[in-house]
Amino acid sequence: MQRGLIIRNITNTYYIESNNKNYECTARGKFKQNDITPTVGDNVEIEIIDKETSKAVIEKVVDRRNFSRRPKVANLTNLICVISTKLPKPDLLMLDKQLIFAEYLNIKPIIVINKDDLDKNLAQQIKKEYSDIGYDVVITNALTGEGIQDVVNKVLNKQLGNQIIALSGNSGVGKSSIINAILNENVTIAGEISSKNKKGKNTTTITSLYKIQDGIYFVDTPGFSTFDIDEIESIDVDKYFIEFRDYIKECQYQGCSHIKEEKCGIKRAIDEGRISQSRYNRYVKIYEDLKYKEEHKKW
Ligand SMILES: Nc1nc2c(ncn2[C@@H]2O[C@H](COP(=O)(O)OP(=O)(O)OP(=O)(O)O)[C@@H](O)[C@H]2O)c(=O)[nH]1
Ligand SMILES: [Mg+2]
Ligand SMILES: [Zn+2]
Repeated sequence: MQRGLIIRNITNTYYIESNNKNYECTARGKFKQNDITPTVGDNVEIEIIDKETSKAVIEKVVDRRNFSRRPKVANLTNLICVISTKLPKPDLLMLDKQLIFAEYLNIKPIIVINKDDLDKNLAQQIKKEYSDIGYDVVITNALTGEGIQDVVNKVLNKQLGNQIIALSGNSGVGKSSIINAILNENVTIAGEISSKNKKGKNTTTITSLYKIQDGIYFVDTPGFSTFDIDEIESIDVDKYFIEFRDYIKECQYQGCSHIKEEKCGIKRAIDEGRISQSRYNRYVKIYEDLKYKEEHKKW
């Protein structure tokens, strides 16, 4: 048996890199019984069944460091949340949900604002809002390569050892184009935005790992149009708004939802201009949506 990494999965076929070679694999039936579905990003042990055609079988999935449902990737080390200035216009509610999800997975996210060429002012404005909070934000133009090296420099971290770095965001923001720019060749298929909008379809339909150097992989993922974070409880959302953390302790009530309560540290911080009203408004929306779902859950 030898170690490998799942770099792509199409229905029941897994593409695996092992000792710098690629193998086409199936998974043993036992995984289904044990409720494990091998996933892109998984480290696996494979048994080679045909050297000539590079066919192998997955025998074992190594314990995961983490598992992200959206994008569906195992062992993520970094998340790059991508938005664009236009086409599609920035969806900050979706961005905030992704940031929450990254905090929940205990992964350091960075924010990329792509398509700088289409609205430079808006790019700067969003960059300011999120860098003031403490996030790393990079403005890019995937077509000219502007900012791309910066993205790579911000995420590469020797201390993490092997890295699996996923790009996520709405369809059309430029995730595949950014990976192409990083690799300096067209490895992913980047889409025509106009035809896509008409059909409302994703250009990228499968999640794939692309190696930029030994042990460092970027993950292209299909764009989404909704992003739910139902595994997170409404009461915990405030902890994942990183700029709220210092003020939560000033709330009078433990378990304060920062909405109707008096003597609330978060509301005071907003009045004093320390927390942005727009981030707070999105917090309220996310909190209330989760709360509603919790109350209407069918057991
Ligand atoms: N003007 C401009 N267009 C860009 C930029 N980056 C990407 N595009 C275009 O935006 C469109 C969508 O890019 P993709 O890379 O396919 O977007 P994606 O996020 O991978 O989309 P999905 O795979 O559907 O999730 C393509 O037509 C790209 O050429 C940019 O910086 N500026
Ligand atoms: Mg794509
Ligand atoms: Zn409060």
